[in-house]
Amino acid sequence: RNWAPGGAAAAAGAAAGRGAGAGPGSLAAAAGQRRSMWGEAPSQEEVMHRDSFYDNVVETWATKPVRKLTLRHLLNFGRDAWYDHSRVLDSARFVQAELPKRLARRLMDLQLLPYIVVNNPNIKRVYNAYYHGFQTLKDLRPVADMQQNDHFVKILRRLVDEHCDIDGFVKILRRLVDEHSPMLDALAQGMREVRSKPVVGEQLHLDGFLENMLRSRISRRVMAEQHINLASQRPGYIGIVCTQLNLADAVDFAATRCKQAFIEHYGVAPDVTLSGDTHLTIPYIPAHLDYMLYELLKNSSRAVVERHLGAHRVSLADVHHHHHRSRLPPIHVRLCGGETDVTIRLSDQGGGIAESDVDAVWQFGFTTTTTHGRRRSGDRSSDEAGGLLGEGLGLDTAPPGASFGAAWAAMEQHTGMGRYRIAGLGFGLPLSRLYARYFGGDLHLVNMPGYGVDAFMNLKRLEDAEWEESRAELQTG
Ligand code: ADP
Ligand code: K
Ligand code: MG
Repeated sequence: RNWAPGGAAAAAGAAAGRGAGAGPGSLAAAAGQRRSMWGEAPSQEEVMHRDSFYDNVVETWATKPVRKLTLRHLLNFGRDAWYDHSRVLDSARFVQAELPKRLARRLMDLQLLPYIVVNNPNIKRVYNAYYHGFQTLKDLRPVADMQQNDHFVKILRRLVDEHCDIDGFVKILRRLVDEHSPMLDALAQGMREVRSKPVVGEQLHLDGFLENMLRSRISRRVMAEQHINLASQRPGYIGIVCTQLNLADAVDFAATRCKQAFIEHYGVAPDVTLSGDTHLTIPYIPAHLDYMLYELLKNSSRAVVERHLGAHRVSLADVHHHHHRSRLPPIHVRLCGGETDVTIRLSDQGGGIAESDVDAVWQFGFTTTTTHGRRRSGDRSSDEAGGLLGEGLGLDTAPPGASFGAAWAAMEQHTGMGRYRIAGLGFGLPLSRLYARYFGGDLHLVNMPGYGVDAFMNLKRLEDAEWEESRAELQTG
């Protein structure tokens, strides 16, 4: 399911669109306006407690400027922290000051959502968890000694578990997209028809909202985990930042996992070759790089497998028995070290992206896997999934001309949302780009329809990090 760009998404994004410039007044105005415009909806009490919803403490905190988080900052703060406790305390106070502001901003964003979305039990739960976290953190006295820091770290650990879980959140958002897209379309349409009022819906845009929510989650997680791990003395690490992350190793790691997942699901996986500057290292958070590489390799592998099977009309049973493995064109990964950037280029021969989809692939929730509606949340073991693959699905007796996509979808449905999921949430590309941009990098695709895709992941080299200092200090946390 796909979000019409700029269409649906009624109120979601006054928040998203407001940028750093909008002041408290405009936020409050937007919220007030929405409330009156949505006056026929269920009362706010039904949605959530009145105190937490109208709390202007939230608004006050939400409008305080947040400090941008940079890799350099993380590294400088963390250096020598294992023996210099004053650094740990500085870090604690920084995190203490930043987290409530960021939570308050997200609470404001959530308040601006249409009732129909706010009323969703998952979103309500998110709201309540954020509100609780916000209340807890804003009332804490500044950490003054290591004993208080221990207590603070305990709170942070809980916070990471409760509302920094990116995977779990992506699943919630995915469900939201599935459940509410038609309703939101209808609502946005209805609002456009009310001529007398300025229409919030038209400037709003769900992708911006989701991006803010996810970016904020990444920020909070990085801040909390960096502080939690600051005083640990892991060789080669400052907190959670690996100071010399070897890119070739990271590619190997992602490729191994990707191949394993494909072999388990499809019995076949394209090879991954590596060339270029294979000794390249950068300071980076391994989990971020791992996520991006894994998602890009899965996308490429899926395209290659799908195209290959389509072209040769082989049965999945054949594939399952590895007959075609050798014929799959490999994915070429090249590592390039520039002066200020490193680039990882992933080139596949999966046929490329349909020209009509080139923009849509960056939307949260857009996918060309053809599974409909919600996915089953059963977490089957991989053995069971493998067993299902070989028989009983009728996959190799698909009607002539049926696309591999249909078989794929059937398989997806039968394998649920286990950890071997290959594709289908539609969050891989936009979330990878969010991660890449998070520390000043970027992600681009060059599409060669009929041939394949080159993905270019740029990451900044911290050694030449003037880019950081020159950036605005403010960003939407
Ligand atoms: P998902 O993989 O869950 O569908 P993504 O955001 O990772 O979500 O990708 C969105 C869509 O972009 C995919 O469904 C696919 O149609 C297209 N796509 C991404 N990468 C490639 C690629 N390398 N080759 C062809 N199509 C691709
Ligand atoms: K997508
Ligand atoms: Mg994907």
